[in-house]
Amino acid sequence: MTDYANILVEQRGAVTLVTLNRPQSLNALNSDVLADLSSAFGKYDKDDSQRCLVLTGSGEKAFAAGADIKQMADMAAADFFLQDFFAGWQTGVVATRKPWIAAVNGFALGGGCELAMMADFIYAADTAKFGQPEIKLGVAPGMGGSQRLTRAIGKAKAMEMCLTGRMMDAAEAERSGLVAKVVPLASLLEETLKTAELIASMPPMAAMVNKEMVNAAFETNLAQGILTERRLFQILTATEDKAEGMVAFIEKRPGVWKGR
Ligand code: CO8
Repeated sequence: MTDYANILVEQRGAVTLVTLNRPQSLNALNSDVLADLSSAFGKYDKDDSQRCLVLTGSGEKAFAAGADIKQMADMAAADFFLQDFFAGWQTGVVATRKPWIAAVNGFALGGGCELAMMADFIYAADTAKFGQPEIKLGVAPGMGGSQRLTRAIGKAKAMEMCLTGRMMDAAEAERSGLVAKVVPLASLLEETLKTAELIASMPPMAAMVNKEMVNAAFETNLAQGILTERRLFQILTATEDKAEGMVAFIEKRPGVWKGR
């Protein structure tokens, strides 16, 4: 367990479990939380013993109820601009090269929904609720919500959610393609950790490359994405893990991975 003021970090074998830990404010996200997360995600990315990360919220009520409204209420536009407010989420969290999963255990609103969507995929408790209610505060998503939500669930629902600020429950989120799986709240962590352990058992460089390829689908046109995939595939064929994976298959035994 590493010491942070706003998050808990625990290594469980090859899986890093990070828990947002400001339950008194429903895990609202402020600059200190971002600093803690950036440090924890950075350490995870550099630690060869860690191969998947799970991010969840403390308590049963919220994953994160948004960016911290109390921190931002008195800030002027110039403060947001000069600090390039929210830019740190890109460098501190999104830039993580290894796989990570969001286990959404309750409200994921505003910045909370945006943080969950930064994950490689989301598992949700049946009690989870997603929304981009910023419009009710006179603002709009600022951590990628308008872009990632639209790519995840399409324009019709994303526009409706941003313009009305309504919440989407877990069943609708799964139907709409926002979450990979919905499980009862009581088994959310166990189920997510199980999947994380499965990912952690894969050849780690191949996991990073698979992540990069799928993400390329959001950043590029089809021809460029397919070229990116082919080139990354070709790079993987040069790894020791590729040689081991094929031999292990033929010898009917599990692969032993070197991560290179
Ligand atoms: N920021 C700061 N504190 C919060 C936040 C938040 N986003 N959400 C909840 N809290 C606090 C509450 O103020 C309350 O604290 P206190 O006990 O000191 O009053 C505590 O958490 C518990 O919350 P509630 O009493 O409200 O709990 P309820 O069960 O009644 O309601 C809700 C739960 C529905 C989740 C409700 O808390 C809520 O609507 N929260 C805000 C959701 C929201 O609007 N999120 C989007 C935030 S905006 C954003 O993410 C990006 C843009 C921000 C720009 C702001 C510019 C000024």
